[in-house]
Amino acid sequence: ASNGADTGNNDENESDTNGEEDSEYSSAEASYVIEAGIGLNNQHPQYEGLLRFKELVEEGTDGDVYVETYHSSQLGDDRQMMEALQLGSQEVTIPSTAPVTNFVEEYAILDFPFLFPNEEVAMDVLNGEMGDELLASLEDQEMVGLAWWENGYRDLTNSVQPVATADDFQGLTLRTMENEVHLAAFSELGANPTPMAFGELFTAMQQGTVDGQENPLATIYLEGYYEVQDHYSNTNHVYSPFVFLMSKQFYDGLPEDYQQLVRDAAQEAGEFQIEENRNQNEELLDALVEEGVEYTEVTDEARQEMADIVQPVNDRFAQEMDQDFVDRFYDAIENSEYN
Ligand code: TK8
Repeated sequence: ASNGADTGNNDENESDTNGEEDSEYSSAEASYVIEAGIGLNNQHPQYEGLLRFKELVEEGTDGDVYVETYHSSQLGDDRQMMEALQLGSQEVTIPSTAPVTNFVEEYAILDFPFLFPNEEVAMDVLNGEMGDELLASLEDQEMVGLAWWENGYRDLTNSVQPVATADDFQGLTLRTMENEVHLAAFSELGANPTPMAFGELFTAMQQGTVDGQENPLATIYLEGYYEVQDHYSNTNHVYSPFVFLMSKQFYDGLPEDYQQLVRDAAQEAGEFQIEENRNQNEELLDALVEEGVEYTEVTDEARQEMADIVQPVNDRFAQEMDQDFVDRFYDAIENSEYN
């Protein structure tokens, strides 16, 4: 079920839908074929990371495992791709963690606004015991979590007004990810949140169904949102991890040495993806402004006010979760050497 036709914004390479690019190997000669799909387009560092994974796996198995790569929701949106992993009809996807909450409740904690003080702390916690626990909890859902990748801090764009302070959220209709924490947090700020799959977002902004959205700068620029948005604010309101998921059915069917190899490849490709992603998230502001988007800087004070307003949302969701898990998670942040 491909809905790629809806998501054709800013894809410079629309025709490469079969994932056969730049490979000396072929699916016909492989014992195992991995269909890997993401929601972002092929300009995003996440796709570069996926191509790195492909290279590592194919070279490491001398073509016995072949990876077909798909982008721009060609294989479906995040939720549909995870369902395909559960059924064993797709092998890999790398969603933001927000929609994973619909499968494993504890993932909600990752999307608490203003939770991680910086990217290093986030990655430290995710690569430690708490992250391992979250990856392991996917197995009941017929998925295997192989590695943490990074989407980054999310910022706000809209087509109505500059947003400098919490007050400026009033009345804005904002697309959010399909995640209860995000819905509650943006309601608390006075916006009208509308949950929607990522692949439908560009058209929704273009047609004015929503006034704005929130995503890291790399996504905002590389998906061409400047064509349909006038204002950008560095709200940095939530840190968004990506999680590298494999179908458990497929993983269980791999020989042990291949299981280790795909694990290592996901980790190594992730380190590359994270570095590229951070560079782009840092560097693309000027390019965005050059495209005519007005940049409104959010001061630390204004950001603190936003954090104070949404804190009751974090507290409410934390209360509904396993207390021991929440306590240990907060401790891990507190005790991170990068804090
Ligand atoms: C891509 C999504 C996207 C996320 C969103 O599949 O939905 O806004 O940030 O990157 O996972």
